[in-house]
Amino acid sequence: MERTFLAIKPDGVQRGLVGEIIRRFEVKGFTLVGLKLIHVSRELAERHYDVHREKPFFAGLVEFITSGPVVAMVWEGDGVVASARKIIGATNPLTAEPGTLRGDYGISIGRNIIHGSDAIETAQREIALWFKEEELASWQPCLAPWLA
Ligand code: 3AN
Repeated sequence: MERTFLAIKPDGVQRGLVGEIIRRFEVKGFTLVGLKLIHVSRELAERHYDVHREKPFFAGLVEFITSGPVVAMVWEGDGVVASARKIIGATNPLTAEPGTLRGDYGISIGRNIIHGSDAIETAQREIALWFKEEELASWQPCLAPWLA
C-alpha cells in the first residue's frame, strides 16, 4: 500500500493547526500509520532538506524547521502521495488555491505550514529517515462494506 510522509512545521504547530490538518487527511479517507511530535535535530533537518543544500534559503529552512516542535506523520492509501500534495497546495501559499492547506492558512513561502513528500521514492526515503519500522502501525480501518 502506498505511503507518504507529512510534517506539520513549527508554524503549523504554533498556530494550533494540528487538529485541522490531521482532520483533512482523515476525512479524505487516508489511514494514519505513524505520528509523533518531535523537536527536529540539525542533523535530521539537513538530511531531510539535502536536495536544497545549495539553495540560498537552505540555512533559513534548517533554522526554521529546528526552531520548535514538528508533527511528523505517515499516511497510507491509494494515490496518497499525489493526493496529499493536492490537499497541501502549491509551495507558495500566496498562489496556492483556496481550499488547500497552504491556500487557506499561509501567506509566506518560508512559513508554509506543512511538508509533503513529492514522489513515491521521496516518500520512502523520508519515512525511513524520520521513523523506525516499529513506530509504524499497519492496520486496516473497519469500513462498512459499502465504503470498502
Ligand atoms: P514543497 O514543500 O512544496 O515540496 P520545495 O521542496 O520546493 O517545496 O521546497 C521545500 C521548502 O523550502 C518549502 N516547503 C519552503 O518552506 C522552502 N522554500 C522553497 N522555496 C523557497 C524560497 N524561494 N524561499 C524560501 N523558502 C523556500
